[in-house]
Amino acid sequence: MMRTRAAVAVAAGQPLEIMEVNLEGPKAGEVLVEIKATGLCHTDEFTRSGDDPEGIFPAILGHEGAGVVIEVGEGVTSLEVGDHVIPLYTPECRECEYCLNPKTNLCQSIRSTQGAGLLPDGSTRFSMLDGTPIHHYMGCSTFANHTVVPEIALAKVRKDAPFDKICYIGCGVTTGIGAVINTAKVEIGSTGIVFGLGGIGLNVIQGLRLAGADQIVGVDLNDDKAVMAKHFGMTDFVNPSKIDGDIVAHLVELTGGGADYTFDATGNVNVMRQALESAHKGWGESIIIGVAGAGQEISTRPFQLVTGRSWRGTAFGGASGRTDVPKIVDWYMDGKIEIDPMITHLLKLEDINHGFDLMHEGQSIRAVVEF
Ligand code: NAD
Ligand code: AHE
Ligand code: ZN
Repeated sequence: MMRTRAAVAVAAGQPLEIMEVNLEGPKAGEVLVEIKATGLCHTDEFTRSGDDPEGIFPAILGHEGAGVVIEVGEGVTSLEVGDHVIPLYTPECRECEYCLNPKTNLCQSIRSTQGAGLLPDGSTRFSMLDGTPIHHYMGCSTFANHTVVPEIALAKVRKDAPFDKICYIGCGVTTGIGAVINTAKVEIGSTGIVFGLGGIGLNVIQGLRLAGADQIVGVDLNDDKAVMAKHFGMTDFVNPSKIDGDIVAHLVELTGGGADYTFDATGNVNVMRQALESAHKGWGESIIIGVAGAGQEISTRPFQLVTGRSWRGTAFGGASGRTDVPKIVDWYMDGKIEIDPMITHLLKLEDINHGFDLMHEGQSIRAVVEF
């Protein structure tokens, strides 16, 4: 048993509390990781706020981290002390029915315990100093200086990559770029519309440029987001609050009949409908990335699908993390993709709640906590 420092979500809707917590060492198949940096994704805020139907408290949130292996549990063979790793909320066991099916990245081998805030043996390694158990989150709990993660949920990455940048590959970068490359499989010359130009949407934009899209339309209520989006490849910006009339009609006209591919990166179910309906008749595909709160549902006229649009979704950009994440780290180190400008704020753990304020105010793309 050791002690570490963590930001604990004590109850839904409350600010995170910084405290010392107990952490038990890794059991069989588990790994103790010293987290060096972690990004703040909107999904962490979604769970902190109480909107997540799977939210459990108290818990240590955070799922966009990078760090170093400190200790390995019994039977761990693919990692050793000193390895640099990125925790994976979508693990890759390479054995389950899902891992063996190339149509999905959704490894299900530990999904039920992960969703219950526990490690695969059904217990938690974290507790408060008075012994109260603290739940894990998405199998990662990166808002702690040390965490215990199953071996199958760690991608081993090269040692020369900077933690404060590659932590973002643990969610936002991979999700956005992967939605384009793995899920939509966008072809050269395509048109795309991206709704929401935050930490995920900007990476969809970057992915569309990488895939060779000709027209890349960005949609956001915040004009300030357009500057960064242009840098990453956006060709046209639309602020729906400044459009006279129907946003869908406007986008359909702008893209010459609708886009080949549209992406929701807002989590707003009304926007998801706009995204579907601005996809091209006959062949347009709309990909839901955003995560919507408990009780929220999507709707459209079935005619939208009858007339050839497809409505799909993606988790972690369709990436199989142990295989794909090290490659994406290489892409970053080789200059094939860019991350640095999107890390707009570096914070200390003590200031993590300020990071969520910046997110709400639309001032940050990614705030990263460095330990
Ligand atoms: P963010 O807060 O950085 O960005 C959201 C953006 O959407 C902001 O720029 C905001 O101005 C814009 N926006 C909000 N409402 C809008 C509206 N009605 N119309 C147009 N733009 C609007 O959040 P993020 O970290 O980029 O996450 C985006 C969404 O993706 C969240 O719902 C998050 O939970 C989800 N997410 C899903 C996955 C996945 O694997 N499917 C992975 C990561 C994040
Ligand atoms: N707990 C939520 C679902 C949240 C969700 O869809 N999470 C995405 C990753 S978001 C990362 O920022 C995901 O991986 N989904 C697949 C899965 O198995 O959770 C709810 O609505 O219950
Ligand atoms: Zn995320």
